[in-house]
Amino acid sequence: MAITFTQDPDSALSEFQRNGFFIEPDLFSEDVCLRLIDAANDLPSARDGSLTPVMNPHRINPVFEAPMRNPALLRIMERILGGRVRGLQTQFFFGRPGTQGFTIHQDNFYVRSPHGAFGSAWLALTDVDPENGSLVVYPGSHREALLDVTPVEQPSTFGQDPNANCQEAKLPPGYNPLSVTARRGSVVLIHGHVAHSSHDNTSTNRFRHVLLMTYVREGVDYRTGFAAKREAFDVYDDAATG
Ligand SMILES: O=C(O)CCC(=O)C(=O)O
Repeated sequence: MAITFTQDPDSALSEFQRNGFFIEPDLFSEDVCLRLIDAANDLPSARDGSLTPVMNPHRINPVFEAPMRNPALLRIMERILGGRVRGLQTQFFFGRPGTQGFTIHQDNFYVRSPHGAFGSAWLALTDVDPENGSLVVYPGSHREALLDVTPVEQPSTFGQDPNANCQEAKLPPGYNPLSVTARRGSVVLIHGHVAHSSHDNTSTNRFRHVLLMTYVREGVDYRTGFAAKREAFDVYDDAATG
């Protein structure tokens, strides 16, 4: 049986520290996932039909902030980041069929927090596999410092954030890509330095709905960012369960 933070937090933390990522299954119910997808249909890019990712939807509708306050997820993020945490950013991905994936990157390249003090929780709102755009991680690469990046020819930005695939991190040889299949309600926990990318959605009719939630350890510095406009916020101030 697979290790989980819910059942064996010490072993799960060791796995996370070894690989730089971890899949925590079934953290959110199907009902919560469906409600988030439903709420996303009111977001601007759903209304205008582009279905591009929406930055910080929690500032538009608090329903997208509620999962960040989920007590089980907060306990995990505290373990991973080494102390109390603050929410930093959310992003909603529709992942419509035909969307190109992200090129290889480290999330902390943009955020610039101390190593290990910033991490992401990538909530699969639908079943995600390589066909509809799953993540691809390079286990162990989180031990690297921030990598140099190089511009790449950008494929289509159809359905995608224009910053997702215009440059890529130069990963030293020796790391092997691993596709991360995640069923609905699972959370992929991502170390800020682990190199990762995502598959194109090559399916004909399977959207890849995901809510990305990022956190920093309380008190550390981070970059606000031109597009992301990050602003750390309290995730402990009410008892919502997400
Ligand atoms: O959801 C994806 O396709 C990739 C997301 C990602 O890697 C990120 O936002 O840093």
